[in-house]
Amino acid sequence: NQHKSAVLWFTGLSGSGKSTLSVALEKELHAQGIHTYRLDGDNVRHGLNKNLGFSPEDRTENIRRIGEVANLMVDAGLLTLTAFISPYRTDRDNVRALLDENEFLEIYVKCSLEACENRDPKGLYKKARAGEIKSFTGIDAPYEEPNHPEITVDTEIQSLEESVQVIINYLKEKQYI
Ligand code: GGZ
Repeated sequence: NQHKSAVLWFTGLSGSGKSTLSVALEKELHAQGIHTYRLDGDNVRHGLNKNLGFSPEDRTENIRRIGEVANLMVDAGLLTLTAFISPYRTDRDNVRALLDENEFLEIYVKCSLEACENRDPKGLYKKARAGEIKSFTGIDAPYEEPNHPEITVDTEIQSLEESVQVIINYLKEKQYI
């Protein structure tokens, strides 16, 4: 199946639904015969970036490397999905600048801190509140919302299926797929 190569860059708080959404979207894209690759903490922070932590400098370097890898994957013709908090606007804009116009689609996975904290799927917010994890995004480290994301999905309001459909519709409308 034909598609334009691009990066679908998911950004949002821990627990907002970036990974879940990117997995579900990828499944739908595969069903349509589209060749994708997904980068997330599991295959990047444990390998390529295993020497990086969560200081501002390390997060910036994390995102820089992911941006470079995503750029290579786009060159290889893949529709590339990335799911990282990527809390700094400047870091995301630098990745955008690396790619050609229309090759970077910023997808803001919007969800209030309160809702993410209530979900707390890994108990990390609880640990951060207890001071057991320092510099946790949303608690004692910043998250800078995108100013002009190509797509926003609100995971407090929309179901997973609806959010996937919003992205699929965008990709069809703009003739990526
Ligand atoms: C934020 C942290 C932290 C701190 C560990 N702050 O919900 P998760 O567990 O699975 O997703 C979070 C993940 C964030 O890694 P990223 O590479 O996406 O972050 S960034 O883009 O900011 O570089 C969380 C876990 O790692 N985690 N410590 N202090 N999230």
